[in-house]
Amino acid sequence: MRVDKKRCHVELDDGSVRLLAPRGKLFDKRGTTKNPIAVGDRVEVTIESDGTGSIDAVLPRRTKLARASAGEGTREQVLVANVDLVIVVSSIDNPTFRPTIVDRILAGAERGDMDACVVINKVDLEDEAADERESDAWLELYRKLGYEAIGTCAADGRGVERLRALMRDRICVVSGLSGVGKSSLLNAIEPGLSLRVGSVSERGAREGRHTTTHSSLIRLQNGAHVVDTPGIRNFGLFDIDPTEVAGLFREFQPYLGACNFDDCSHEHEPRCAILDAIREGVIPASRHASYLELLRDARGGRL
Ligand SMILES: Nc1nc2c(ncn2[C@@H]2O[C@H](COP(=O)(O)OP(=O)(O)OP(=O)(O)O)[C@@H](O)[C@H]2O)c(=O)[nH]1
Ligand SMILES: [Mg+2]
Ligand SMILES: [Zn+2]
Repeated sequence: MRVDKKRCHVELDDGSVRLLAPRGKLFDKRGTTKNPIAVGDRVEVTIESDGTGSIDAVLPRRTKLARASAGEGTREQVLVANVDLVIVVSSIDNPTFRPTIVDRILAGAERGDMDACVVINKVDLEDEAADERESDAWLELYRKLGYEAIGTCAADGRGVERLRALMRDRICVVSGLSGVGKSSLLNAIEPGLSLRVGSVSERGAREGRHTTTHSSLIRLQNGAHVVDTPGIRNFGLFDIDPTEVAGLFREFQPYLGACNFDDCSHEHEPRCAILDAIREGVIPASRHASYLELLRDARGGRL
């Protein structure tokens, strides 16, 4: 549930939480992994009759949300293990909707074999223009790609029940730009949770804290576990080969291999199956723009 320097908070099968220390042998692989145990890991423990105990083994991970360890680059830092669902939260206004951010997180989820859904929060801010909501257009776009997509309002509860049902019994990570209402949504999903909801001024400081390895899983009443993360920084697609990027856009996949050039980068090449699909309106132009940005990143250029 939570990993501190020397001890972990471990939820046992009966739902109780114990503070247990990992056995030394678990640190044998420190050369390649920064943290042998991550939040979300399933572990084997020994509990002695006097109540003390230890963590003896980490079970194989189904998925992992990882990044290159800060300042080192070569060691991997696993932020959360066994994530089932990445919840990508954004808003249309305040902060302004940025499809590239959404697509970047979706690509990260795709790369880590995690399921993902798209949530657009603060739909109440659009009530004045109720006949033509920008959020509806974006939600429809992502639904067509095969993602579950929900418009929500943490303030009045719209969409909250649907999101709660989607999270049931799964390990979830909430991600998105600062200020879109991630913590507010979790508070709406679980009354009594009381996560801190920030004013703009204190947001920067909190983000710094969240990105440490000390983030923790929160257990919800419906059996879901959730990590309230800040930033898309966690989804930096580190160490990715440029040729790998197109495969992370799920609607590109049927066209891969159908271009004129085997090494087509789908930027400007003639007889490119991806560019044709965009012209025909099958692939959204916004997705291609995001692809080009991630491709640039993968080649080592900055944004
Ligand atoms: N109008 C409106 N405001 C909202 C809604 N949800 C959250 N807010 C407001 O948006 C601001 C940011 O909310 P937070 O929940 O702190 O946002 P966050 O995504 O957790 O931000 P970080 O923790 O910094 O990443 C707060 O002032 C909330 O009251 C909503 O559905 N509608
Ligand atoms: Mg928050
Ligand atoms: Zn192509």
